Amino acid sequence: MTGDKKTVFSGVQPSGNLTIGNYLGAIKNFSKFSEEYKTFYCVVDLHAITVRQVPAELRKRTYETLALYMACGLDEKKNTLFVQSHVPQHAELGWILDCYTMFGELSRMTQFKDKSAKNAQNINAGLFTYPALMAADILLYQTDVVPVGIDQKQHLELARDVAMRFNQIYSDTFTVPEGYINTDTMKIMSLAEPTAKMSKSDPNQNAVVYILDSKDDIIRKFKRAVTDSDTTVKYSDEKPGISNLMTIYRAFTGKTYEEIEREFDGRGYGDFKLAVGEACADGLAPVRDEFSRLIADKAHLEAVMKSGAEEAAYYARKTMSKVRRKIGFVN
Ligand code: AQP
Repeated sequence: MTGDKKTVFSGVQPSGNLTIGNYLGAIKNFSKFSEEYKTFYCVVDLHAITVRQVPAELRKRTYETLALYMACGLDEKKNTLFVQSHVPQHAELGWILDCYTMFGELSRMTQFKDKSAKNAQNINAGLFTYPALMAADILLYQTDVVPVGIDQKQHLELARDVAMRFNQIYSDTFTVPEGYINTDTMKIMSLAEPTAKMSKSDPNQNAVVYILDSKDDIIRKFKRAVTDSDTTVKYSDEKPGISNLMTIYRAFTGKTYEEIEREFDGRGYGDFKLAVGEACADGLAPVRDEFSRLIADKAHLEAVMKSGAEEAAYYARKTMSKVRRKIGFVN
């Protein structure tokens, strides 16, 4: 709780251009909470450096991610929008929670296993302790609800365990957070490999639809999407490619799976893929327009970052003062 309102926290890494997976699985859900909750939405740049980043790109993407938050409907007056590294308490609590997170717990994290396999040259300690920093992000704001895609569920459960462990040792200190996972869009899959998650760091550009892709690129990518040798548009575990496209089409049109099956009955995959591409491109057009406007005004983005960080730091300091006292640090 923050004051008399429940608190929401979530973040996105500026580790690549944001995808429709990030949009449908996470950011699109953020604004649902703006009215009734105290909301903190963070660009988590400390997390991004667990994988090597080109400095100029990281800086550029940090601005872009903030602008995308706003372009997706997050009003800076109703939401605290900020950059993680601007609030040093994230790193401070991250270290402290490292000391309350077990090696065995971190070893079980599937994201660590996946990312270690993809970055065999750079399996750094930060990649391993990533979930403890994520727990710090969440617990710092006494967060009640964390909207995320299903891939973050395991990390969220660890954050809950760490919060409960700390509370048990030192008495109630942290709110134990709940996840909010939109089951309609919790895992958007790669267009090239529909059994794998769509990821912004995927080197295959055709596997990923970026929020800021042009309409032509979006349509081209959907036309090339991997499906199957059948011709029926039907939602089924045996048809992961088509089912993924149906999930995306449903998210942009509001139609049910049954309605989609009827709409494309007897029409084949070509028509369907074109319709998905058009619905996605048209659905994202207002976001792209608003983004172009916002990204051109760097001074405004910097002002939003600054006031967001000041607001966030106020709450972060309150939690840290409690944590420091409970642990036994001299103030
Ligand atoms: N494909 C997806 N479907 C649904 N939700 C997704 N999210 C990511 N991909 C999908 C959700 O987006 C939020 C922000 O993710 P993140 O930037 O913290 O990192 P991630 O989960 O590791 O996302 P990526 O795109 O796969 O990034 P990289 O490639 O850098 O690792 C989270 O809520 C996530 O669940």
